[in-house]
Order: sequence, then C-alpha cells, then structure tokens
Amino acid sequence: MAYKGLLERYAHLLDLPAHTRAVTLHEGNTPLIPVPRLAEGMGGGFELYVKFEGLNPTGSFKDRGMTAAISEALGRGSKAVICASTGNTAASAAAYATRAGLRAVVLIPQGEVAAGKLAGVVAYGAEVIQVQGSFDEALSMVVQLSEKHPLALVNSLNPYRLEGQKTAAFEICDTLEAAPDMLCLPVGNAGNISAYWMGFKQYHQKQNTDLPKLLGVQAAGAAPLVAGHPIEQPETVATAIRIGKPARGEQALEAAQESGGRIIAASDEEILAMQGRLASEGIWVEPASAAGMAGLAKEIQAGNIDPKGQRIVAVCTGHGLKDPDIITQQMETPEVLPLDLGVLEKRIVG
Ligand code: AN7
Repeated sequence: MAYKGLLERYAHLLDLPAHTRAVTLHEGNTPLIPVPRLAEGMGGGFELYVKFEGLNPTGSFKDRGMTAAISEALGRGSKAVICASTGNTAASAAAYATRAGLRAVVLIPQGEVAAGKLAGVVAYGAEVIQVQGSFDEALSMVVQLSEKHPLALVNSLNPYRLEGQKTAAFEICDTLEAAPDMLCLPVGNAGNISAYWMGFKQYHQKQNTDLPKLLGVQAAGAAPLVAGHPIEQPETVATAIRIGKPARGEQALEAAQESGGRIIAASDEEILAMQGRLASEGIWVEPASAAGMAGLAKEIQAGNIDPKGQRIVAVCTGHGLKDPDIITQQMETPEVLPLDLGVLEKRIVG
C-alpha cells in the first residue's frame, strides 16, 4: 500500500482530536542508516545508526510534528498559524500551512537563521518577521499573540506537535524490530526529546519494546539544561539550537532522568568536527544535527558510556543543505583550470 504520511501510518497511536483533517506531505518514513566506520572510530564493538531526519519534505524532523499541528488547526477552523523559530520550525510551518490553505506568520531572531531555512520560508510563501531579539523572546511574543488573537500556535508548546514527533520513536522500533539501547539527539527547545520519550514509552506499553537511555546534547554556549538555569545570551554555531530557555526543559530533564540517561553539552568545535565525520560517511547534516552524535563520541571518550555490545541510534535532525554557509565560508574557492584534456589529465592522474 502506498505510503501516505504519518497521520495515516500511525493513526491508531496518535492522540489527535476527531476534528483533525489530515494535511500531509508524506513526511516521516526516514531511513535508519548504519554507520559502522563511525562506530569503529569511537572504539568499535557496537552497532551505530543515524536516523536521518533531514530527508523529511522540508529537510528537518519538524515536519512530523507539523503535519499533526496543522491538521488539527485546519480541522478546528483556524485561518492562520504563528510560530517563533530558529528556522526549521518556520520552514515546516510555512509548507504545511500553505498546503492547508492557511496564513502562516513566522517570527525569527534577526540575522540568526541559516540561509536554506529562510529561503524555504520565503519559497513556501509565509510572512516572515525578523525581530530584534532572541528566539526565546520571539517565542514569548508569539505565545502572547496566540492567546489574544485567532492565531494557532504551532511551536512545540502545542501538544499535537509532540504527538506527531513521537512517531520517530515508533519508526526506529519498527525498523530495528526492537528499541535501541541508547538514543542520542540534539536538544534546543526540548520538544523532540520529550516526544521521543513519549513514543518509546507508548511502544513499551503497547508492543513490549524496551526503553532506551536518552542522551540529549545541547551546544555548550546554549546549554541551560546543563547549567541548571536559563542562558540570557545563548551563542553557538549551531543556530538551530541557539536557545536559552527551552519551553519543554523540565519535561526533557525528566525524560532523560527517567530513561537512565542525561543531558550534556558539546562545544562548537566538537559539533563541527562531527559534522565533518558524518559528511565523510555521505551524510551531510546541519551543525545542530551533529550534536547528538558529537555528545556520544564525547561520552565514550570520557569513559562515561561503555557502548560495547549496544545498539545506538543518533538522530540527525536536519539536512546540511539548510545551512550551506557554514561550509562555503570556510572552503577555498575550487581551483579553476582551462578546458584542456592534457592539463586536466596531468592534474587528475599525474
Ligand atoms: C535541526 O526551528 O527550535 O529540542 O525553531 O532545528 O525539539 O527544539 C529548532 C530546533 C534540533 C532542537 N535540530 O529540537 C526551531 C527550533 C534541529 C533543529 C533542534 C532544532 P528541539
């Protein structure tokens, strides 16, 4: 049977109101890619997989939650949706809103959103407003606006976002025919780690799968859940997770603790190094998306995790195409040679 997206695939497991009218771009169903060389590089003796969420319709995991949130909003009769975003939520909201025929308004922190995300928002036709403030401040504005006006909030404070996002946990268990021993993922506003935990617990109850330990990873310059307090001016090259006051921070901490895992920080250098290592496996992800795997490498190296005999999944949340500047700004301009067979032969085969 043809795949028709998450709301159909996991209809029996999603807690969505009866009025929900499915809006889908056939999101989800993303590959779980084995990366044995990367595992060897971390000492070997375990199974390592990447859940490549960059292969969703708008290039990030946000589409899982957005199909649910927009479908609910449409069915409820909403005419407009609003969100604050570091970029990926905005692009996803823009795509699903236009597919549903709804107006989309997105607030982004001025100058802090990667080129591929902003381009997506514009291409899908959403109204973009840059605000002179951080993501956290923009989120506070959209929450207030949605309380005063008929604007459906589609940030992950919206419970239906988590309903959609928990499907990634189902897919991992379905593919492996078991739960992994550990799941590593980046943490920003903390919706995704909360949703994964909901999903794993639900499968544990319904399908008797085990529960993985969760390793949530924040960027060191934006790590409120590690510091134990909000970060007023978060800074990191991983702009997607440049978030100082995670809306679902407490839920995330609870999830990590309940799972027997934890939330740690990885430096920008560690995140970018892992972006490079993933790319050399043929998996190009945006910087934030490498944070989960970077945290795993760090924990293994520090001796805090013994991976031997384990099955570990790292979630790569967004595609590298979203943030081309991070690569192009650092690269040398490719060499230019004349269109001459002899010159090209000499250069290529010596
Ligand atoms: C690639 O788009 O918050 O912990 O506004 O884009 O659920 O917030 C993005 C977050 C990880 C963190 N990886 O997930 C937004 C936004 C990527 C992301 C996260 C984000 P959460």
